[in-house]
Amino acid sequence: MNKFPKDFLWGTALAANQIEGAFDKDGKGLSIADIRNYNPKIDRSNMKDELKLSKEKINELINNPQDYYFPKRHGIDFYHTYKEDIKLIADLGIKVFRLSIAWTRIFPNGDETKPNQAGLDFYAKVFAECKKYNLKIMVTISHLEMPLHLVMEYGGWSNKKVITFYMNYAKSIIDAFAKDVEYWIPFNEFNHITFDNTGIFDNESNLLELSYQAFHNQFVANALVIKYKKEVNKKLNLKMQFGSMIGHVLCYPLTCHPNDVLLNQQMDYWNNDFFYDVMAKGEYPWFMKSYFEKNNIKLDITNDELKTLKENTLDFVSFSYYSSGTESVQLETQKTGGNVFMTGKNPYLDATKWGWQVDPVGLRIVLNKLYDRYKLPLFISENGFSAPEELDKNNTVIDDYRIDYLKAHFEQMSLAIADGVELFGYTLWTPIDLISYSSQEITKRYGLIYVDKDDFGNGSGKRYKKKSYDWFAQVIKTNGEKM
Ligand code: BGP
Repeated sequence: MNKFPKDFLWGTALAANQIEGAFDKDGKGLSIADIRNYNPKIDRSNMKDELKLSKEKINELINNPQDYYFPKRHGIDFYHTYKEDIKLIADLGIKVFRLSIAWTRIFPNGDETKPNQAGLDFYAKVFAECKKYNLKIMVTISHLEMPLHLVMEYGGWSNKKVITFYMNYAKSIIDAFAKDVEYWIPFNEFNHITFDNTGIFDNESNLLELSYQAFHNQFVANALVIKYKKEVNKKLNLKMQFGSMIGHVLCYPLTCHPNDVLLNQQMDYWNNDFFYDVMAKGEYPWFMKSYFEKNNIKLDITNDELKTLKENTLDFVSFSYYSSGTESVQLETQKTGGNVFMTGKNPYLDATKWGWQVDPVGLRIVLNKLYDRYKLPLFISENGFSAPEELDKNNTVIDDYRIDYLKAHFEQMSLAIADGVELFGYTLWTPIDLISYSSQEITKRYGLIYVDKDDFGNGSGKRYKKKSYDWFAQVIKTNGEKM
């Protein structure tokens, strides 16, 4: 019998850059998502390389837009259909609605001093729509969509000036929406060393050092925005809560050889624990010292910044979980998919069409580990199943595979809660088909709602409920008892 707390926050998650479109409307500037072009011949077995970008490549993309198709410039046109879409999503009976605010709607170039009022007005209308359905709102402040200008002119997050630019943006939206938004995620999937997270060109000679400087600067920004939250909560007598998010990389040692187990322990430190520790405990963990030395990484960290980190830690820990992998010192282990990391195959697990290995028990392993390490409330901010799909003759999709995936993961969540883990919510990725972050496809469909569009944006754009829509609505209605 599945048991969830009576006030468990069942919800769904979206991201501005993957749904809104209207990439240049009402003053919005170009974000890094707007220069991600769709490549029909994508090599899914090597997404890390597919996502690499250089300054030269970006200039070529910007200067020759006629030669490329940029799916995230159009999304699923949520910018114009948000009222209908929010009603469709709210009709699931969800309690919490996670979405992101596009940084470049509020600060088009990122280095302005005053916000773009038309951008604030748009999100005021979106939140007013959510309030009609009594939805709690969770906002991701930066979700893989930083202003392109901050990359091209300042070198992205390795430049400490971007901390100030981020704070100008974050303070503007907190000042505007503190009374509407109860939960905030300052950064999405903080831990991925990708251009989309750091804004650093992949052909930089000291890429690793610049990436960790970027992570440090984002840690400082995360702590400063939490500091600001405390001031605003006190001033306005509010209870906003902040929980940055990690794209959890769960891997198992491929064999019981001690070297495989040691490698797995170290990768867990470096891929996961490092990022959670700095934000939840407020300090750099001991195991990073040798990592930085071994990789010749010297960071610009001040004592003031370390003090800020220590005094401003997370209210809750949130993470995304989709799949798991394996690691082995025998480098020839077969590789399989992940949206930004490649990993080893697990002979006991099946995989999606994109090679993501389906591992519901892994979710319980992660929940137990995180609760044990931080003793903070936990929130699953992304989890879902993607598949190429078409409408059947009844204008729906019989997505039993998605129902099976979700049911198995919900059962593990219930077991973790029975173990004693404090899990207070879950936002499914994603209620409605949208543009894949890593492959730029809509073909990689996650939604409970089908959108009639193809990978080049052709189609009516009409929305159709899949079988999983009513199934999830029932899960929410019975608080997990009926699956
Ligand atoms: C995470 C992002 C989401 C979403 C998800 C699915 O990294 O936070 O925005 O995209 O991955 O990945 P993808 O879209 O690459 O299939």
